[in-house]
Amino acid sequence: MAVERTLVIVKPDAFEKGAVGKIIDRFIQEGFQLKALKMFKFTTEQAEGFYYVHKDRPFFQELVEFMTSGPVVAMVLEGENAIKRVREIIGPTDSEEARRVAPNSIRALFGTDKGKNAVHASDSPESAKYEISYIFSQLEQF
Ligand code: 3AN
Repeated sequence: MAVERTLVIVKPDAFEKGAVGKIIDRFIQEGFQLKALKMFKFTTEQAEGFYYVHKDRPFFQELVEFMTSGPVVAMVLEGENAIKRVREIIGPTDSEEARRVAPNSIRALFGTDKGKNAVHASDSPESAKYEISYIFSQLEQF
């Protein structure tokens, strides 16, 4: 197994619920190292660029509107097999499904539905590389 880095974003719904601290702590308790951390608000152009792989999906506009609706907190996590393990810890895309199949997952605990699902996490080594460099400059990582 390889040590990997992955990007997690606490989305505006979870930020609004006051869950930022609990979500960061969960990843630390799960054994990941926090390598970078930042709070900001996406502009429309920045959110469109971040999610460009979804630009042809029917929910793209809804996704961009939601992600620009309030502050977010982005972090880089490092650990063995981090990309896959973090995806398991966050649970399925649909928060309702997460509550059925993975009740201790972050989306089950803090998400609302398919769109407002509390967190984003990179889904492949390629997307982790793109997303980390999109959100963080070299100076912000160590
Ligand atoms: P995941 O975030 O689990 O990788 P994707 O890649 O299918 O899920 O979708 C990217 C993001 O688009 C999701 N995190 C979610 O916020 C949003 N999304 C996905 N499906 C829908 C949908 N049917 N309606 C609204 N938003 C959606």
